Amino acid sequence: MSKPIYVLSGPNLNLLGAREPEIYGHQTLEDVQRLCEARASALGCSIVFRQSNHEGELIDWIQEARTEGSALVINPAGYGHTSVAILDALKAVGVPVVECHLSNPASREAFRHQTYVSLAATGTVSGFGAASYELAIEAAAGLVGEASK
Ligand code: CA2
Repeated sequence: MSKPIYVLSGPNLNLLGAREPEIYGHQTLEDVQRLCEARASALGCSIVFRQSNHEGELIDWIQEARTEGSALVINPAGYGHTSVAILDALKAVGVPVVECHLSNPASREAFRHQTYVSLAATGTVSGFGAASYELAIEAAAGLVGEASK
């Protein structure tokens, strides 16, 4: 059995579905998790799905993915725009990293146009709501398949 793809979500994403549905959609994080599990299972892989409001906890999980995961999908939320510490952890993770966002940060305020995470990610999926997570898992599974050839 191959190692799971870690799917990590950053701060405030636990509020998904409860506020700002015009930006982030009506689905809750539990709905997103169910979609991710279904997509992973269709691709023949498994996921570890976690959310935290705490930078250090996200970093602990990124470090865990180094030994326990096959790839990492991360929606860093606000930390993507601020956290050099998360970038440093991602640079050391040693497995493929795919960044994802529900909204399209490039079409929003200027401070959202860049993320530190992008510097460590193979690619980014943005703007498709919950489907961004599913597409990111698909991309990550593809990168794992490529690496094992
Ligand atoms: O579009 C995304 O997924 C973001 O990562 C979401 C972050 C934002 O800072 C990024 O620029 C783009 C914000 C997450 C906040 O999530 C909420 C969800 C529901 C209600 C309030 C906040």
